[in-house]
Amino acid sequence: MYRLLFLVLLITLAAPATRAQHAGDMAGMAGMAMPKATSSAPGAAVKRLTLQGGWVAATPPGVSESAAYLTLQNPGPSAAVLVGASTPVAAHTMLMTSHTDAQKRVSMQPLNRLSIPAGGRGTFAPGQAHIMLSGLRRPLSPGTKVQLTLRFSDGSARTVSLLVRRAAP
Ligand SMILES: [Cu+2]
Repeated sequence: MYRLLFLVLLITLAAPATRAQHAGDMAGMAGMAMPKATSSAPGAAVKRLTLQGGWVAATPPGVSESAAYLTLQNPGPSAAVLVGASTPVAAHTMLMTSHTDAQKRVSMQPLNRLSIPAGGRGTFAPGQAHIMLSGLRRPLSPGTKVQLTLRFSDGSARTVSLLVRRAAP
């Protein structure tokens, strides 16, 4: 709880607009429909993606937020576009970018989509971007696993299993 208040305070101080966007994004996610598949082979690019080094930050009891980090490598000939995620352990899951200013204040912005280009990669890493888990339904203990379902713009989804860790590997 304290950490949540601290986070909200930081967001408010750093960028007043961010908090409103944050809330708006969360409200939008609740009623979001799955995008229709637009490709003749839906999920083809998504199936080729490989997960590299995914993990979720451990939380002590009483902390309601955490973040997941991962890299998706795309060896295929077409881009995959990540548009959202969900997990059974949290009420809300949001793609976000982080920015640290000269005063070391961290601000976050919702990320609507992350394109993983053909032959390239998409990365969520501390200090850059994260998949925010809020409204945690249980403390995340180191060594346990979290199932995270990633949703893509073609309507396909991939579920990955991520290790809970105290710190980045
Ligand atoms: Cu965040």
